[in-house]
Amino acid sequence: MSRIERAEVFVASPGRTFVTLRITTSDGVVGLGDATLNGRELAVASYLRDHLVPLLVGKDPARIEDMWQYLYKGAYWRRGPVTMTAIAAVDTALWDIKGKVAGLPVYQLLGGRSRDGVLVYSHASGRDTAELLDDVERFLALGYRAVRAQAAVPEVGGTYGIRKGTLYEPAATALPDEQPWDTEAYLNFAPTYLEAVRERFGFGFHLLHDVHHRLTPLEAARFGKAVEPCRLFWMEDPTPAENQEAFRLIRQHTTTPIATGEVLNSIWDVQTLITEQLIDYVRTTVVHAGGVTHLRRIFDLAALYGVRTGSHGATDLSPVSMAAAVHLDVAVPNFGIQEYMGHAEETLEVFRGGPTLADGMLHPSEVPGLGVEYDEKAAERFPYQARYLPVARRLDGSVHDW
Ligand code: GCO
Ligand code: MG
Repeated sequence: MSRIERAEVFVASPGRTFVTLRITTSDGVVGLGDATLNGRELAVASYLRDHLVPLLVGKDPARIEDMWQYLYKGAYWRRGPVTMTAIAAVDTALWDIKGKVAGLPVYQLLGGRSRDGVLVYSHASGRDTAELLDDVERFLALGYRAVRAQAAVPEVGGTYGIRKGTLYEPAATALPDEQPWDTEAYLNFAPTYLEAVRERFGFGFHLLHDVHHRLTPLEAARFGKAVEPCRLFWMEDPTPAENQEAFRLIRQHTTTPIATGEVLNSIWDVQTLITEQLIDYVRTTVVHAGGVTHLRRIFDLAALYGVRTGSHGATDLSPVSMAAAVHLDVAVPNFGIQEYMGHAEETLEVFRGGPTLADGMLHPSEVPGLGVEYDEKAAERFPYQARYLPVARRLDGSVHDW
């Protein structure tokens, strides 16, 4: 019988930091898992190296479900981003191995295709409305059918989601950047640029917006109502995601669809949101919510309640995660949309292969497993660099949700 012979953890910063787990079996089959937790990367690397790798060696790589239960229940300490990201990396690597052993792409192991391609959205942004409109135009010209729109609040200076270079990268400084926040200014301004986008480009594409946890339930209800004429595909993370009950109030006041879950890690974190149908899209991901095994469980619960998927896909999700996401997206019946920000050139020098983009849709790779390879030699050219996500402060100097 095949055994897990080796499990190695790589930490490198090709364009940004990624933590990657590589499992090798006694038959020489290699599987990859993403273990990146933006701004807290080394905690997961240590969890894997110091606590999970010693448990993996000698185990049967074919028993994916059993491994998941063993690592989850065996920890005693439940949930949380560090634990669930570490478990996700092991789980994803084992799915990669299973696909390679079977000679099939992972989506075939998940029941095969439910659709021909995976609808994605990308990120348009601007320092003001004019710049945002140009950026939306650029994405539409590239063939995207869904675009997220964010513009900086003028009097306040910064806000979440404004790109500086070619890719949006919030974790850009050696210590956390402190950014100003003013809720009233945002509430006054954001609906105006979303309206401007619809006015200029019409309704023939999906328009999305990320509030990024900044509002109270009542403020979010007000915002959702204000943007109803824009017919958003969704407003994302209207309030801090950990209070599931908060979404009841938002839901009662607006028909703007709601998405949340990118910072949540388990089926229990989204249980109320899904079973009370408080959201339309669940944004949990392979990497932060326990791997393919656990994310599929979340998606199945969501399907029972008419909630669709809309997984997180920012640049801090490595190409391994994105590949796994697209295999799931193409297979599950209740897929909604997939975020896709793309990756820096340096990232793609280290991670080779993966899904391909055509006409605003992603298509999974057809090679056995996940279809991504990790070039260890190339990664050595990009040593680890510590980078933090920003912190938001209100105008009175107190800390706000970023
Ligand atoms: C998104 C997210 C990201 C996160 C980032 C944090 O919707 O894509 O909100 O931009 O802020 O992934 O690591
Ligand atoms: Mg988001």
